Amino acid sequence: MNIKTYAGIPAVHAVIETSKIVLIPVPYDGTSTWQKGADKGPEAFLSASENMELYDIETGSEVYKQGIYLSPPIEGFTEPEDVVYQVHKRVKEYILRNKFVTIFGGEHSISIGTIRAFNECFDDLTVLHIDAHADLRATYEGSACNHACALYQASQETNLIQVGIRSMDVAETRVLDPEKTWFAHEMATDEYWMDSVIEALGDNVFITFDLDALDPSIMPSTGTPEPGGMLWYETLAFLRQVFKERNVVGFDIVELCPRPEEKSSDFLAAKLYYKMLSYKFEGVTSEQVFESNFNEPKKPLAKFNNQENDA
Ligand SMILES: [Mn+2]
Repeated sequence: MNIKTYAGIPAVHAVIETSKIVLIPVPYDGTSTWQKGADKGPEAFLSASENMELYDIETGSEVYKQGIYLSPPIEGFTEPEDVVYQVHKRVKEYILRNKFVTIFGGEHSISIGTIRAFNECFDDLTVLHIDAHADLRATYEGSACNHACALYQASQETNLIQVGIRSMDVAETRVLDPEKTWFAHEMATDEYWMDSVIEALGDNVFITFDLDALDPSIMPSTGTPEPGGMLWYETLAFLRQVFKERNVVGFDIVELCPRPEEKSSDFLAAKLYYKMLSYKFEGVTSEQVFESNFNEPKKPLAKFNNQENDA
């Protein structure tokens, strides 16, 4: 990828030492089952970001002045297990440097690595999963690191809250917790869904945002567009409230599957990312010191030990 700084921001706002925010691109698409191309997501997202206004009207802020360091991409791996391992390692490194860590995929399997890292560094983690799909299979096509399994581990190890769900396999009903799931068809008629989701969130929240949660009318360029998704302003209103009422410790955005003839999805992804940063740092001056409140890493959970030897 031939990109210098995120969104073309001045280099002074993009150095690792002073940046509060880190962005890790993960151009990976090894396990997706239908339309391929999520590996092209980060480049399309970064290119759209360069053409975006950097003043956010709603918050009256220019969040890039908090400093956004664009990490080298995690690329060159074919096996999902290797990608998950690399993502986990890199994300954790930056968390331990007191950065607000964000990740842009790539397909959803990469989130297995991001969630592991956050879960090891923050107490009582809630994973807020915004997606059309439940992604709760324990294994799929012979791998536990398939995109269809992206949230299985989170369902076992964290407070997993799922929002926007409208497609799943019957086997996933045995894993899914109906008390912690907001289905799209219910959200369509429940004017209080945002409040009830936020009540279910713990203090420390990691957001994993699969772009297919959004309606295909505004986000057609994704691997599996499902009808009946969330719209732009309700999504923003919800996110802003989450950032305001909880300590969001990081987020990832996945499954942009760009098409050359359709740029509006790339641009939406760019705006969504910038909006989430703007909400995170709303009311915070660039001089203020950032404290993510991470813990010294807990011992890796037993089931993660297999790949921890060279960490
Ligand atoms: Mn999905």
